[in-house]
Amino acid sequence: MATNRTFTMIKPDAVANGHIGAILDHIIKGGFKIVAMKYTSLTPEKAGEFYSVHKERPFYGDLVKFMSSGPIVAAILEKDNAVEDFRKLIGATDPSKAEAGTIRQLFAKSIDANAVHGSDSDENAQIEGSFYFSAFEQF
Ligand code: RTP
Ligand code: MG
Repeated sequence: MATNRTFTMIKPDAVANGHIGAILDHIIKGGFKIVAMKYTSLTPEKAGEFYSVHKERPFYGDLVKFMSSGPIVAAILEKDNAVEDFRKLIGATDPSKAEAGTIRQLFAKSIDANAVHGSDSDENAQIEGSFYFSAFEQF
């Protein structure tokens, strides 16, 4: 995967609250092209693996439980400066601190259920995209 790509998940809270369409609209209007996408879910084992960088953090158990609590949408997105620009589009981890108009400010209710994931580096975007999609599933 090229470095002009990032990886996102629409998290279980946003899917359950009916925000898939609005969030995808926001992403596309933000200038991102969807190059891979699937509606799926994570087992606790898979969620633990995905967020294994946070294994030692106090919120890890709750995060794994939440991320495996219901369906998600996983996608690879393309844009110049994708990782940084997507983090700007989603806003701060804690939605109460997210800038007006960002996806988390608009659609998230708490730091634990914060609507979307965005990769934090080009290297992680590559790893996370490959976690869900083979090369043949990326356009
Ligand atoms: P994400 O990986 O999901 O895009 O979120 P992020 O980069 O903004 O935040 P990160 O530090 O990677 O944390 C992953 C998720 O763990 C939960 N968290 N809770 N209670 C806390 O202090 C705390 N810190 C992080 C959040 O749900 C965050 O999205
Ligand atoms: Mg993160």
